[in-house]
Amino acid sequence: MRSIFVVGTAGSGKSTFTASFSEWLKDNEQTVITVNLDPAAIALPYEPDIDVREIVDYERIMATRGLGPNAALVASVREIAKNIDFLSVQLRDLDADYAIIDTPGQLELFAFRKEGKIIAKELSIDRSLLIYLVDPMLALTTRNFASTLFLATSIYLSFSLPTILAISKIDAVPKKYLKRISRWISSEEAFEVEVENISHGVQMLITREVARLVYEIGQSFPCLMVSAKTLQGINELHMTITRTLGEGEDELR
Ligand SMILES: Nc1nc2c(ncn2[C@@H]2O[C@H](COP(=O)(O)OP(=O)(O)O)[C@@H](O)[C@H]2O)c(=O)[nH]1
Ligand SMILES: [Mg+2]
Repeated sequence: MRSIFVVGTAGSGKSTFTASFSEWLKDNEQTVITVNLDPAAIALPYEPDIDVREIVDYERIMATRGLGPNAALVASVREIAKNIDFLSVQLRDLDADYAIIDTPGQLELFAFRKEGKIIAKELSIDRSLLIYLVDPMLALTTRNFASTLFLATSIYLSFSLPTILAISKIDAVPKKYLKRISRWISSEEAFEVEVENISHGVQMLITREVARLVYEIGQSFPCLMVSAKTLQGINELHMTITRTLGEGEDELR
């Protein structure tokens, strides 16, 4: 079983992607399990086969422990980690070609807490990887784009799992912006020139270094563009997953 963890900032499209990608895989004759790891999810665009809301009651934790929404989320994720055996057994019992694992709305809950690592380890049955969804609205300026790549790097360092960067919702972004992002990914100079134009003096020296790093990072992760609404880029993403997991390209039955 391949475990695909879908991570990204709140609203980057994780749940929508989980729904569309799992349907796409099923249409291509793959067996798929969907897993919801978000204890605070209210309505999901898919029917999860495994759902943490069955083992943690976020609302009750908030009410009975007198916690605010964020503290209750942290407590909920702790609860999930404590009961991870239950989810892991369910996953093994169901068995499938793919498990698509939708992670909590707040990225830091899963990515930067030790519980996130425990959960990821226990739900990685055979091979696993991360898809880091990038909200294009958070990657339109050079500064935001750089922050996005740095965030992707810290997530990669946090989990040590192969990571694919996917710019999401591309159906909703004008083509000229997508072209700009593509240029930043593929040319060190394009990004450097734009960064230099908006900085001076010492800041310019630092941004030059940042530009070099951003380019290096962009080269280190497979990076592509997808839409969960129109399915643009999904086939290419699947091929990238297959390659990243070291499998043959003709594995679709
Ligand atoms: N146009 C468009 N909207 C999308 C796409 N994916 C997600 N969205 C919208 O973005 C918002 C957040 O999506 P959601 O999947 O809940 O994000 P999550 O918080 O990361 O799980 C919702 O209003 C979705 O309908 C996409 O591919 N295209
Ligand atoms: Mg979600």
